[in-house]
Amino acid sequence: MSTVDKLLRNVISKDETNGNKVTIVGVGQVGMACAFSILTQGVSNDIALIDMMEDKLKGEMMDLQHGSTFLRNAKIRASKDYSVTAGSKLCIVTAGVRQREGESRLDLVQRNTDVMKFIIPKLVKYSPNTILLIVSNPVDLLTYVAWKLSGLPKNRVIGSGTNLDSSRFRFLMSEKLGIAPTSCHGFIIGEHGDSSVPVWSGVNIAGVRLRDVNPKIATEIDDEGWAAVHEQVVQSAYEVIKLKGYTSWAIGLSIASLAHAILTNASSVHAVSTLIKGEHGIEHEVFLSLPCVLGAAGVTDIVRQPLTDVELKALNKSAELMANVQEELKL
Ligand code: 6V0
Repeated sequence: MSTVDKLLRNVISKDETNGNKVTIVGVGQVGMACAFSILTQGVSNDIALIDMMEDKLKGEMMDLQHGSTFLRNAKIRASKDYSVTAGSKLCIVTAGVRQREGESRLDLVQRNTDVMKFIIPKLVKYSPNTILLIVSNPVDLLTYVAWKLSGLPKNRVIGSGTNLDSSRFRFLMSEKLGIAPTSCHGFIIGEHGDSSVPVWSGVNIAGVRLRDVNPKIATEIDDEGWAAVHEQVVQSAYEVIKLKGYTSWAIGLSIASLAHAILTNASSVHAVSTLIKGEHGIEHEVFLSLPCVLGAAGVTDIVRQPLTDVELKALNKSAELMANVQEELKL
């Protein structure tokens, strides 16, 4: 009789899942920051990690497992084999290749599309009821690619989109106003990155719109330089990458907040990338960020946000841009 058998009389076999299983594909800087935020905040205590680099994957898994006594009954698994992901409620994709010197944006999109072709069908095979949350860049295009490859309904394929941009925006606003970021309300919509659209018309503190207090805010005649807050948001990823080589903590925290909304069926509102055909006059089948209600079914609603002509024009320009790139993609 083994020690275990001497110690325990087995009554029934154990259930292997905790009911809140999350898979993270890609154990690079971003994937591990997501895993760390999700585990330490108790968003999920059942994590499966996937990567192609076996040593790194095993090392990251062991390092997290060794911290198990400081977590809440965490189950941390890792493998190259996708069977480890079976039954995930949420699959977060952070895998991707980085831009090569001299490589065009379109070439990068195609290379990361090829990465998605490898990953997405396997995730869906083992977790047919999952929600896909795409983080890899260019995130809006790759979310479209993941939606096409997965065959899942549009509500279940989400891109992290401008959730992070909006957080950066609120932080920078808080610095300018001397008010906590959680009390500074504002959304950045559209494309994650260069062509993102700040919705200045809705920026408010306690329901008081800054545009009502100061109609010049972020316009061409603004002498307080508010438009620079959005410029800083756009530049901040480049700046952090220049300083430390990559961005990780803020995206990890922002993904944990999206995972929390989904796993707890919160119906909370977040700026995420979703299929926006039919919204704001956009006819293209493209994914861009709008404020969305997130719950166990993924995106359950899109907030009908009033936009100014300037904001509408900027959003439509991003949609046009996305549609043009998508036409060239080989799926
Ligand atoms: P990284 O540190 O190079 O990690 C990428 C990981 O993906 C590596 O461990 C690779 O081995 C792995 N990988 C590559 N191909 C595959 C594959 N086919 N299957 C499994 N694993 C694979 O990159 P980092 O973690 O810094 O960034 C990951 C992605 O997130 C990049 O595309 C970033 O541009 C993107 N980000 C997106 C953000 C957003 O707001 N949406 C923010 C920050 C970064």
